[in-house]
Amino acid sequence: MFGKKIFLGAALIVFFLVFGCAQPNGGSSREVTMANDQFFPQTIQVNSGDSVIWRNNDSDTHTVTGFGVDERVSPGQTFRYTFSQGGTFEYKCTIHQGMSGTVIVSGAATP
Ligand SMILES: [Cu+2]
Repeated sequence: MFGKKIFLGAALIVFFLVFGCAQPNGGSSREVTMANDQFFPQTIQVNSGDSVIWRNNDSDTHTVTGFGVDERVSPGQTFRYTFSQGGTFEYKCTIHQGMSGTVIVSGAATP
């Protein structure tokens, strides 16, 4: 009984450490993986102020091209972008035909 309470307390502390301190800017971040010449998930939903991190797990270079950026991401590299405005943002890889994705950002711009 007593041990269970300590466990719950510890779990709460871990929860606040992870979700309270990990994001000093207020926004959280979501990851999009590049593998097998595809973005996964192909459509990702975030809130304004959040960041999306593209991680290239493939053996060849991909690009994140759209919403005003054109970024080459080499194998093993990442590209991080913070979406400050709401909207639907489509992007593609200019190297591989048919490799495309969408970021849906909800909410207004954050200061
Ligand atoms: Cu590609």
